[in-house]
Amino acid sequence: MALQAAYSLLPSTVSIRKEGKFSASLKETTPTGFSFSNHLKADKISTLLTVKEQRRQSPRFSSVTRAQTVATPRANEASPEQKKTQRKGTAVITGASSGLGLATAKALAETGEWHVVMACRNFLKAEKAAKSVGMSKEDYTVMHLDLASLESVKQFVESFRRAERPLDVLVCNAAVYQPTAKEPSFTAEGFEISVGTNHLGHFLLSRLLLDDLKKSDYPSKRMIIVGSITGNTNTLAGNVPPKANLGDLRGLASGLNGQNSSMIDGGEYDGAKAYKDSKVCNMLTMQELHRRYHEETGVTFASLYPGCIATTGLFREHIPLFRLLFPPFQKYITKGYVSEEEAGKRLAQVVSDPSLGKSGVYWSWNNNSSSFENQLSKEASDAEKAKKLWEVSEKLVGLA
Ligand code: NDP
Ligand code: PMR
Repeated sequence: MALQAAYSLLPSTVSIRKEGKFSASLKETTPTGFSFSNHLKADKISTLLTVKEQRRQSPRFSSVTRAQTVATPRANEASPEQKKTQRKGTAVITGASSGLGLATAKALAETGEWHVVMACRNFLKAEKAAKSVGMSKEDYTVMHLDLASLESVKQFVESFRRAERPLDVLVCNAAVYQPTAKEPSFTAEGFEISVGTNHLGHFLLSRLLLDDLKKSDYPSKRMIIVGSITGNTNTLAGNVPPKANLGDLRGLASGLNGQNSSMIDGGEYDGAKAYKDSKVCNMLTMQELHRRYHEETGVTFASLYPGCIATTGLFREHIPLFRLLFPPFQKYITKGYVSEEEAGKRLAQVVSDPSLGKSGVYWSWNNNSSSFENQLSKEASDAEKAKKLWEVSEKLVGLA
């Protein structure tokens, strides 16, 4: 079984025995405050997941959820705030040529209230993707952006400015995941490709486009960086090895170019860990942006875990058996699965829903698709680390 490859990698904190028996001991607090400090044993993963049910019923969780359930219209329902707006909003979405980015572009375009700039590395693929989901020409523009090249990021910003469109929302969504790579590959400037693309490319893009967002007169200006549960070690999914860990950032500080190390923590290359580390960077960056700029600019900064969209191109480099088994595993065992369409509606809510306008939040959804403010892991909410990451990243992308 492909997933058994993952089972064999499990550390002492999370172990799954071959007959399907499962035991786990998570020392940190779950996203909603339930403590896993006791050693938990269950016959199946689903039994452990009943813990999730208990915490859903905890007073704190349900009050947040209920508030959101009442106050959260779907992305395609025009809010009073939107009705007042004279013009369409413009949302730039990176990696809108497939998966979550495409589904979000479609959900926003369908409202008739948004023009989506699809910022993609493959122009033709993006055009075809937009057509394939029925987006009309007047609702989107494809613009070239290769996040694995800082030069391309700068060119994108220049072209975007030349086009003289306002920027109302930026969605940093694109990502690469290389779980089976034995050796690292590198971006144009020589950074390990997962962190280089998912974090550094987006770091430069968001810093440059912040000025454009500031100028927007749209009622709610937002910058969203897509995060993930797998970067959060306060969850079961985040405890599947290899776990995210940025350490003291020594590998990043030394250039992430493979000469000293291609991993942020300075350790041995591991493609799956590099992806999870990059997601921690995404979530830390969102919070640092919030701390530095929310008050001054009025921009809402947010991150999210949209659910496990097990069918997307993200897993294209995984072994075929994994790709076959992963969707049913997530659908029937973890129950964490969401369709691309549902995930797209969730991200579209973070783009445009007035009730999701709070800044500095990491959004998640429960099984009824109600949004709630989730808690990040200790590392993914470490303000000191966020500051250090910011400073090191600034140097690497040439902003300092
Ligand atoms: P996809 O592979 O379907 O989408 C990723 C997108 O990123 C593609 O459009 C891809 O372009 C683009 N991309 C990759 N590299 C670059 C680059 N160098 N420059 C510009 N664009 C690039 O995956 P998902 O839709 O699943 O992933 C979207 C986001 O959702 C990611 O941030 C991921 O971390 C996050 N996420 C996904 C989860 C899941 O279960 N799938 C769960 C949690 C978070 P191209 O089409 O040309 O390949
Ligand atoms: Mg994981 C509640 C349990 C849960 C959830 C929500 C996810 C989401 N996963 C869960 C549990 C488990 N996963 C368990 C118990 C295992 C061991 C069998 C497991 C394994 C696993 C693997 C091998 N899961 C994975 C992988 C991947 O390669 C994916 C990954 O880590 O990509 C970085 C993945 C994922 N699991 C998820 C989600 C959302 C992913 C995609 C990760 C992401 O986009 O961040």
